[in-house]
Amino acid sequence: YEPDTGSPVRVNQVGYLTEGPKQGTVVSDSTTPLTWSLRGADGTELATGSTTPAGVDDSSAQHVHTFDLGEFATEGEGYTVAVDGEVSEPFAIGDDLYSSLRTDALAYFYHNRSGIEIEAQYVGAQYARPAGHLNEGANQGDYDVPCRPGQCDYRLDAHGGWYDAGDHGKYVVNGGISVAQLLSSYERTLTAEGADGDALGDGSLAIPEQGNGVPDILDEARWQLEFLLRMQVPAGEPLAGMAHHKLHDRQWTGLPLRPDQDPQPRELAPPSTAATLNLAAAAAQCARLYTPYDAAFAQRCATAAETAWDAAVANPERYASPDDGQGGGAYSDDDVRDEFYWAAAELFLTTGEDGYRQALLGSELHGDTEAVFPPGGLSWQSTAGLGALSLATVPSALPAAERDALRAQVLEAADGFVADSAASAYGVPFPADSGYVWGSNSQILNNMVVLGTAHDLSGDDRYRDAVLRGFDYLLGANPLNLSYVTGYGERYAQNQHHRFWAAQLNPALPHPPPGSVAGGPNQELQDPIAEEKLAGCAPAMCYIDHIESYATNEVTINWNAPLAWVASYADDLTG
Ligand code: 9MR
Repeated sequence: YEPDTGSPVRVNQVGYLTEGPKQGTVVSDSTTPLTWSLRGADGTELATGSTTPAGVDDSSAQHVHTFDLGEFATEGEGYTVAVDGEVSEPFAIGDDLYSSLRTDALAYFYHNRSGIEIEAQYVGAQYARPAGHLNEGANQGDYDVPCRPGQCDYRLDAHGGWYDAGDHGKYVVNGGISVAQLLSSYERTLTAEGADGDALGDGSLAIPEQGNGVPDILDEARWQLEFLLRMQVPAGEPLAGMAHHKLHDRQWTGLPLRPDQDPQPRELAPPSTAATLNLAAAAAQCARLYTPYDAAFAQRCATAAETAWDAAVANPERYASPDDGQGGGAYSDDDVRDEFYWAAAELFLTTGEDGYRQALLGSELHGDTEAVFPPGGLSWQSTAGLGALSLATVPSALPAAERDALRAQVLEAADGFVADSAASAYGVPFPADSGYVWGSNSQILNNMVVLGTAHDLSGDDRYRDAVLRGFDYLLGANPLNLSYVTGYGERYAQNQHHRFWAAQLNPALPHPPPGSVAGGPNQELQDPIAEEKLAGCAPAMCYIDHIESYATNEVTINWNAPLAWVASYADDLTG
């Protein structure tokens, strides 16, 4: 298998902000600089310059040069860059490059709602589908879900929420970080200068709750929050207040399969400390953000957050098993210091109670920048940074010196990502030696969230530029010359692993809708297609746009959530 990488001249195929960096990469063996030529849509040469030979790019093993279009900043479309007779994909220069991505990245969540019909009036006829997992028809449903045999004798109404990914599982750990990043995208509009609340407000998204007076991003997040609250062990039962780790099919199903046609029994996995703390963190954030819109709901969230925290403190070492991957993902994690940190942060911000601050100060992660913000990115396994970002940005009773120390930590982490971007021939704000893992694009996106927050806090344009360089990589300026976001750029991923968006298997079904980000290169080759087709690949080339390559090409809520955050951030840059 040889990937079709098209032109050796690599650009952000969507385009470059008028005020932002305008850099690209050329694959070439030449040891001396080459001439680049920027052309307008009609082919006229508008600017020229010399490339910089950059040797071998470690991530791709490609010999590359970089180029910088410099001060050129005339708005327009259909620009190309030519080097040595080779011409890039076309791109735009302008101020309005991220507004559709902001809403498309968020629309992903409505598309993947469980327990509600997805209506053509919001998504178009090809994406409409019946409600899934309602205890109707083929479905055994999510209204009345038992524990696994012998695990408990109650059943939970755990309907609703979002499907995790290409599968129909619903996982509290991953669901918690995803909804939190949507809530943080909203909360940023309350704290960051220049953040546009209206762009996430009522009427901003095509969802059924439009027009109810509540910001649409909060309506979307609530669909998931209500599900997370339902996953808590009821009062009076053993482990009351803990959250079940996950709910999914007893056996893996095949592709394609519409959610309403899933015939598998659904089961609750046992409670875990990690899930309980993710619930506590997300519900605490819920409690402070929904108060103006629905005080009773906010109070339900507050109660759930506090009871979950107490239950986790009483049961600090209930770990989900790494071997529990039958019918759904394991999401196992045996280090929950970061989940304790994140939950304490959100609970402190919401309640102001000093006990939560003491938990933060007493955490082994406190003050350790690399532990809070791992160079390889935040993830469902590494959540402390979510708490630190909130503490650094949300007004609170935190003593100024402690808040300033956290802000300094955000900037220190961001400085590392700026340096990573500068050291990478493709500008990726991601350390070369950290490895391209399952969901690498989300690791990069989460570094972009840290960079964007650093820019919000400091106004230092280096952080902004590194976010935009991350977008260059994700939107086509990369070793495969491929945009990882469906519908964005000339050449984009469109066969991501998904049971309904399965056009590659059945042309009557749709491709993923615009704004769906693929997991991205994964050098571990953890699915049969990757093993067969990608053996020997350089790390950033271990990717294939094939629907069965779930380890390189799936979509999930926790990857689209940071995409939505950074798209919103980037759209706000231009007012
Ligand atoms: O994103 C998860 C990744 O970090 C893990 O390495 C991988 C294997 O355990 O699982 C990924 O999550 C998948 C989950 O287990 C099931 N739904 C789809 C998720 C994305 O591929």
